[in-house]
Amino acid sequence: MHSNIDTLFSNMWDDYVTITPSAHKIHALLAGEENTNDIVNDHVAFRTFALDKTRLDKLAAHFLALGYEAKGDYNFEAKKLTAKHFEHPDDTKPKVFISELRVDELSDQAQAIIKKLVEQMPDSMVKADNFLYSGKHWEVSKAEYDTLLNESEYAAWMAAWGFRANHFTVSVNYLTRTNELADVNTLLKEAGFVLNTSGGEIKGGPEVYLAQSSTMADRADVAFSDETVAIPSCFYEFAQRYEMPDGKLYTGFVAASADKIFESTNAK
Ligand code: OOG
Ligand code: NI
Repeated sequence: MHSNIDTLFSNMWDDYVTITPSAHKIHALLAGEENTNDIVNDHVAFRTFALDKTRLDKLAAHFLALGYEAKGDYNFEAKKLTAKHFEHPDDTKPKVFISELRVDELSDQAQAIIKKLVEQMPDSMVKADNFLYSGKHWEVSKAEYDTLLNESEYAAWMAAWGFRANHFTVSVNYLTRTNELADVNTLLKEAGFVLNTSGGEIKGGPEVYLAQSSTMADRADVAFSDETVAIPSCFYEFAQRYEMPDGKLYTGFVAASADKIFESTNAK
């Protein structure tokens, strides 16, 4: 387990931008506009398989050990996903959103592939310091990837990319030039970045106290066991939070919006 939150996120960021060059460019663009390198992260998201060795709680343990607390629970029926979000008492630390695929709801064929992958991972790996930016611990063929892709884009993404930040999220509230998500989207589109339009460019809004947008994932090379192919990697998200009637900023997530954000790793 990691002993320092900032080092953990900094290592995760380095791994993430390696396969998500557009996030690096957008970060530089916003930092240039803002005239500071401090772009505050609203949250970072992780994915996993709900199998004994890899379930959500195993990832969460890394954050609980650093003082994070479990907050919201979410269910995505059609995508067969369960998720939780975690917050740190120091609210300048990014929130964490972890989802897991209910593998036992997939076809026998998909379950067999996923179990075969996870079996290759040493038991001790989930506790390693670098687990949350360690990638995959198995050999997977392009045909296995395609079989999973047919049934669950999430399963295919996990099989190819493994354990690493799926996305970082810019907190629009902490920007200084604008605090409006629509303005950020305009800036990104003018610079040529492609946004996820599933469910509209802006998901949610003041009525649910959270507005979100995201880029479509970059493509990066994955070394499958038989060939190397460029497939969707990771994306960058932008979140604007609104005050609730009690005057506090909403800190949760919105399932209907998250359902569409997941689709940012679909092939364009
Ligand atoms: C997570 C999608 C949900 C959000 O902010 O609602 C999410 C994922 O794509 O793994 O991050
Ligand atoms: Ni997110």
